Amino acid sequence: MHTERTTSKFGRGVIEHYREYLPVAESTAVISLSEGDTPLVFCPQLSKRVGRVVFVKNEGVNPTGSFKDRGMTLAVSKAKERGATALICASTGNTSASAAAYAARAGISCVVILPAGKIATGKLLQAFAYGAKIVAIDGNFDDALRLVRELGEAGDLAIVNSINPDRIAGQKTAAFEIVDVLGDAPDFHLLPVGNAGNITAYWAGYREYHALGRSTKLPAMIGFQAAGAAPIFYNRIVEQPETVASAIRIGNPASWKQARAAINESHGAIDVVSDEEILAAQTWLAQHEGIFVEPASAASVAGLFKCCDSKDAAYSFQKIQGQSRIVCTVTGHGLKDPDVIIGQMKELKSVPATVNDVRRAVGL
Ligand code: AN7
Repeated sequence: MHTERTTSKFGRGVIEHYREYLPVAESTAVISLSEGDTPLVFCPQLSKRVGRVVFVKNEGVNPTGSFKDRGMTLAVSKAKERGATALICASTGNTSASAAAYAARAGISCVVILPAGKIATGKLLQAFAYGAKIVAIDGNFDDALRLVRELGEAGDLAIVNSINPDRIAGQKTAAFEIVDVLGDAPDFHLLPVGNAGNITAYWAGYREYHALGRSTKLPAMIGFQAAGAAPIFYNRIVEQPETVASAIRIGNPASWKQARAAINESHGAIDVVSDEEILAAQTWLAQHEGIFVEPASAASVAGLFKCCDSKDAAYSFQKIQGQSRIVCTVTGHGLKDPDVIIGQMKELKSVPATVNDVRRAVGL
C-alpha cells in the first residue's frame, strides 16, 4: 500500500510523537488519525474565579471528539499487528465512536455493545457513520462490558476497552504532553472518573516521566464521579447508576483498584459532584472560557469549584497556600451530547430582514 509521511513529529499522532515510551516496534503499522497534541488552554476567567492558576486540557478536539482516540490508536495498531480482523467494545458512547473510526481506518470491522437508550445522540451517530455493527442491550454499561469480556475470551474479536493495556499506554501520552508544555507536572490534576482507565493512564504517564527526570514533581490526582454513579467514592458497586453525564454512568469500574492506587499514591482524592453542579459547570465553562464540553467532562470543572468553595469537599483547596498550578482534563466535545442544551434552548422566532428589527431583537 502507498503511504505518505511528513517529516515532522507534530500532527502525526501520539504513537509517532511518543514512540519510545510505547510498546511499538519499527515494523508496527501505525493506525492513526493524528490524535493528541491537544491544547492546554490557560483559563483566565476560571483562574480568577477560583484564585488559582488553571489550565484546561481540551481533549474534545481529538479526531473523534474525545480522549479515547489516544488509547485507540495504540490498541487498534497492536490488534491489527496481532492479526485481528474484528474489534469489540462496550461503551457509554465515546469508546464506540473512537473504536469505530480507528477500525474503519484499519480496514477491520467493529462490534459495539451499548446500553439501549443511554448513549448521547452525537456519539451514536458517530458509530453509525463510521460503519460499526451496533448492538443495543437491555442493560447498563457494566452488563455490556461483561458481555464483551465473554465474547472476547471466546476468540476472534479483539477487545478495545480499557481492560486492554494498550489503551492505557496510549492514554498516558496526555500526561506527557502536559509536562512537555508546562515544563513540569502541575500540582493538581482533576478529571472525571467513569471506568477509571483515564486516571490510571494519567498517573502512569506522570510517574514514568518523573522517573525519567522529565518533571520535578508529581501531581495530586483528584477524580470526580457523578453522585448517582460513584462506586469508588462510596466504596461499593452501584447496581443502577444514574446521571445526566451518560459517559460516566458506570457502577462497577474495570480499573477500580488502579484508580484507588493512583489516588492514594499521589495523595489525591475521589469526590462526587451532582448533576446540577455538572450542568452548571458545563454552562459556566462555555460562557466564560469559550470551551464547550459534554456533561461528563464538566465534572472536572464542577469538582474544581467544589474543592475551592465547599467545606465538604474531599480535597479542600482552601487549606492550600501559595501558587499552585491546576490542570483540569475535559474529556469530550460538547456537540456530542446536545440533548440537555436543546431542552434549554429558547424557540427562535424569525424577524423581518431589516436593521431595525435585528436591533430590536437583540435589545439595542
Ligand atoms: C467524556 O466510552 O467509558 O474513567 O465507554 O466518555 O477512563 O472511563 C467513557 C468514559 C470521562 C471516563 N469523560 O473515563 C466509554 C466510556 C468522557 C467519557 C469518561 C468517559 P474513564
